[in-house]
Amino acid sequence: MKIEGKTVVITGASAGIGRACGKAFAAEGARCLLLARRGERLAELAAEIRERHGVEVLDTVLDVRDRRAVESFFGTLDGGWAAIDILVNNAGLARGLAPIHEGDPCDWDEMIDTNVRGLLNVTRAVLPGMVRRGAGHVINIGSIAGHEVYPSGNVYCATKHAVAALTRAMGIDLLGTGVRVSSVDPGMVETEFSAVRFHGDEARARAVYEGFAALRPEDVAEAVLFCATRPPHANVRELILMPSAQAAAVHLHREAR
Ligand code: NDP
Ligand code: 8X3
Repeated sequence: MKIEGKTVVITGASAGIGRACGKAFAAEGARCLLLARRGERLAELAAEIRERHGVEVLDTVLDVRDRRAVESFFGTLDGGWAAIDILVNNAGLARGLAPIHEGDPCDWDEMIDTNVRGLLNVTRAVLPGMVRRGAGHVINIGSIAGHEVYPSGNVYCATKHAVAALTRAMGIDLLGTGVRVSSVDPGMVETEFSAVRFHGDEARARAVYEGFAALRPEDVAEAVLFCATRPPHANVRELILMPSAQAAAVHLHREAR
């Protein structure tokens, strides 16, 4: 399917995978609606995309956890932007890496509110229009953490298992509506993910990727684009994309330096 002229919503577009998705879809001629909390970052990306690809871009500050704000934003989108063809549910984060009995419940709330409730807030706001039009595609960014659990990953893994369950459940509920549902589930990708997980401890974040050839955000964006460009009769339900140097969540090959 051609992407040119399609309207694509990307949550969490201010960094990492979401930012790379914005660039990848714009390069194919999509009109991009970029959402995240950091407005300056979004504005910079929007300007870059407009200049490089000449496509329409709308960048708006939106916290996916804020259900009222999400409903109001999608409820008042004007004609040109209201018919959304593709939703990339990418906004998400990990907070902390601690055994369950030592975990910080505030970190847990933030992960559950963003990765599960946030994804649901946006999906619930966008799907009725897709179903009414009989066409659309929701692409959830899951994770290898939605297929396995790893030590101290407890709540993050639980949120990504929830995303996997929701992808499958949405696929069933939307059967016959013309709306497709996919998930792209990466292994480790070098982004701001670890810096966020470790509350800004950059040294600890850098160590995660040391000597290890992690995926780049662009690799994941290509996989998302692959899902979005299948012909209408074909759907990628789950696409697991791993670094060649990662066999499973905690089975990594690191080169000595
Ligand atoms: P980054 O931290 O680089 O980017 C996360 C993005 O999510 C940012 O744009 C951030 O923007 C946005 N975001 C976070 N919270 C909210 C919120 N409440 N409302 C709106 N936007 C929000 O991480 P990644 O690019 O790596 O992560 C993207 C997705 O990929 C996540 O769902 C993550 O779980 C998943 N993933 C990541 C992997 C990795 O190894 N990096 C592997 C597998 C999956 P802002 O702060 O401006 O709001
Ligand atoms: C992010 C990858 O392995 O840290 O989803 O869970 S991992």
